[in-house]
Amino acid sequence: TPLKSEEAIRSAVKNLVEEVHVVDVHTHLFPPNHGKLMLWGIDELLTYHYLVAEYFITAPATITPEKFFALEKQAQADLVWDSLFIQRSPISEACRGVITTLTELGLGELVERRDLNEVRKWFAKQTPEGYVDKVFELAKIKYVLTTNIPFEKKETVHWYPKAKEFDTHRFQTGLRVDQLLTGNWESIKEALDEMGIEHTIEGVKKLLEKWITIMKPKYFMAAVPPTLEFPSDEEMSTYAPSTINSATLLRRVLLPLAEQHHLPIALKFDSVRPINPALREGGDGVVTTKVSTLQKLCLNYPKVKFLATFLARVNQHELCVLANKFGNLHIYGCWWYCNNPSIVEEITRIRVELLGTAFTSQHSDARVLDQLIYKWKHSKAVIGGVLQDMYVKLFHAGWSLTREEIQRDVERLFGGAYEEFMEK
Ligand code: REL
Ligand code: ZN
Repeated sequence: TPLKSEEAIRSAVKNLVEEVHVVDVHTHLFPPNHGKLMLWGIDELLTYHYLVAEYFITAPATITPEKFFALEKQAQADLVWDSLFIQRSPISEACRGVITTLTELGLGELVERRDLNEVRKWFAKQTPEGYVDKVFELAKIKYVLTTNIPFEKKETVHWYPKAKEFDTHRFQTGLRVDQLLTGNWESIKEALDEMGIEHTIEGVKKLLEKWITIMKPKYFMAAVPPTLEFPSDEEMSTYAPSTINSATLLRRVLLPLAEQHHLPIALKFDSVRPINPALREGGDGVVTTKVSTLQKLCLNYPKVKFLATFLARVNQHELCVLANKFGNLHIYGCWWYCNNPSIVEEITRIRVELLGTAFTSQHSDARVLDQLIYKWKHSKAVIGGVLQDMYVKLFHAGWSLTREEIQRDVERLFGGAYEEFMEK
């Protein structure tokens, strides 16, 4: 039965978005059996690189990044807490996220008392396994995609020579290959040596094929360095066969492998790393690169599927137009510095207006398990609001809507469209 009024539509959309279980198409999470790589709990939340960067804007000159990072995690967290939550109100998006998370976990009273030590005691009573269940349930997660880097020893020990079981029901893998696009030959060489593979272009292919067999990834993923230009055929033909750089690794390794193994490539554009190295993970910046790099990829490689997200706000409109032209391109999420309510709202409006439901409205990029709770709650509030407006406009245009129809669309925007794209 069609919904009869604007109010009925608004309340149905609000409720359906709140209740939908999401596919989180990009995170940096690990399952419990990956030991220390799984980050969770209050001290990890407080030392998230977004908060550390924010902390340093307020920190006294005596606390340099070197000194800060030399401290124990808990001591780092104490500094962040005192500066960003006690000395001033935690109104930034990253700070508010900590509060939303704790409140949703039922720790509102401890937050009210600003009692960090009691919060720590609560976390100390959780087990990693039990906590994964709790967070997935609270955040309403179907499954997440993880970031798995075959060039990072601390990660690969969990896979090779003997792979640990991966809870693929809730954690699916993504093979992260930034080293190819940055042409980081040093670290590629190390990975080749580890497996006793020769140092050639063919060798890099073999290496990645091994990792495909081991990790069973759903896609390749890489951040695109701002300097990477799509190489022309002419440029490619002038490279000596032995030349190994990002252009050859892209055109002779990554793209052919993606095609052969039917693995989409998820790309992230517009980050520049680092602009302030002292801040470590928090030191990366944003830069506006050319959307046409992606257009050339989509056009020249029609058999390869691309997932893409851009960090620069100004590129969002151009990206939508591109996605409207290429069936082998799927847009996902509002990345990092775009994952702020004001920008999520703007981006979501443009996307719905140009693409309907053929995109993935958000990914969390969570590094700390608990962040799933706030990242999804905050995003859903904004995206849900935008959708309410869209459906009301459609209703006033003369289109009747049922709850089931809205539910179908909402499911697409929070994971279904991604799954349809992956199955294409
Ligand atoms: O996957 C990436 O390249 C980025 O999302 C991360 O490197 C970044 O640090 C992340 O935590 C941002 O949200
Ligand atoms: Zn990420």
